[in-house]
Amino acid sequence: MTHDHIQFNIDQGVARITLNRPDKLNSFNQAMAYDVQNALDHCMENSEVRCVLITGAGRGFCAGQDLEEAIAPDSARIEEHVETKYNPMVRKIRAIEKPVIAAVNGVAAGACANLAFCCDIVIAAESAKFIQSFINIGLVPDTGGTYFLPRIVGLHRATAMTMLGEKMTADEARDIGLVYRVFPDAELAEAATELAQRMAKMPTRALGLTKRMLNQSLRHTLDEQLAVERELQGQAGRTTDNAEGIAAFLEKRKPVFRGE
Ligand code: T3D
Repeated sequence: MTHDHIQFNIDQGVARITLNRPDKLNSFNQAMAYDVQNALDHCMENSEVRCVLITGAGRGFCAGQDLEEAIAPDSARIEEHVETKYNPMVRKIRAIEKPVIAAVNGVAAGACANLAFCCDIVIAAESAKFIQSFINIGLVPDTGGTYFLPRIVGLHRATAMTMLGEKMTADEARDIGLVYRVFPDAELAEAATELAQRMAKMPTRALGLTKRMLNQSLRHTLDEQLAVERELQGQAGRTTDNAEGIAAFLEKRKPVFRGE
């Protein structure tokens, strides 16, 4: 696969998507959005991929919508940008039944902050900053921000973040549950690779079913969710990896999960 605006490679079960317009802080133009969507499709369909890692090239993670493209005379209507660029990425990230990790190496602004927050696990460099910068240019949040933020941090914090458009540090983001772990800048890339490789060796079907359950829990009642747990535990219990996990425990050895 060739892409102009991302780097994409698969190694040891990890698909790495690197947003790659560093001179524009990896801001999203249409072509980069399509590159990411294609890469996510590939990750979804290819059983060799057992974990996805999204990060940015250069000093930033991603600065949101490319504002030069946004004001170009031939630019599409904003609704079309949102529907063709951002919404598909959010839907694909939530639909891939494999873990998707965001390794936020620098500033994550606007749509890109929310792209990170819709991933399964967010880790960040200690100098990374998160900004709901939409309001600073007279826009409203998109890319799932008004769905995920109140659910993750609560209504009032989500309101302050989206209405004030202030820079939030990685430590602050970790303290309110938006980021799982923060690493010294020089250690982020290695930590991200280690985490992704570890997850790529885990029971992929069970990870995928866990993600499906968590997705559903966001809109279910307790009784509905208990029914989902019964059903999907049944599916997990019939995987080869479950048999391997139990056998390895009883034989006092490390399990070798094949994602099946
Ligand atoms: O129209 C639609 O499609 C609607 C959808 C909207 C979704 C959104 O994401 S709206 C939010 C868009 N993003 C922003 O408003 C953020 C704009 N950028 C910034 O506020 C700052 O750049 C940052 C706070 C992110 C980082 O600041 P700093 O000081 O570290 O970097 P910088 O010097 O501002 O930027 C470095 C370069 O990247 C610079 O180019 P230059 O001068 O070196 O040639 C800057 O213009 C460029 N850049 C940064 N962000 C964008 C950008 N170029 C285009 N679009 C950007 N979003």
